[in-house]
Amino acid sequence: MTTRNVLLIALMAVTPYVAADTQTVTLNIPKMDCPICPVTVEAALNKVDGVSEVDADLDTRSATVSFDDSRTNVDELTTATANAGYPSTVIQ
Ligand SMILES: [Cu+2]
Repeated sequence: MTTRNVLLIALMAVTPYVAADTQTVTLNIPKMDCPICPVTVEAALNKVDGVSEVDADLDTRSATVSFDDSRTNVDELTTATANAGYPSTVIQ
């Protein structure tokens, strides 16, 4: 077996674990009350290292956040929204 093949096999073995590191949570953010609020919340969450995707919605007063759970966690996400003036709690 060549070194290249060993590397390829190692990469294939690791890839599923990398994919499994992405978690998605929905945060309840009751203080969002105008169209600017979701923009502010999204900016605050996007600044958190490890966050890959944020979708804040005024109608449901919630934000869906995808993040790498080896780089951040739900506590850091709720802290980030609270620091921006929008305390949040996890829906799921
Ligand atoms: Cu607002």
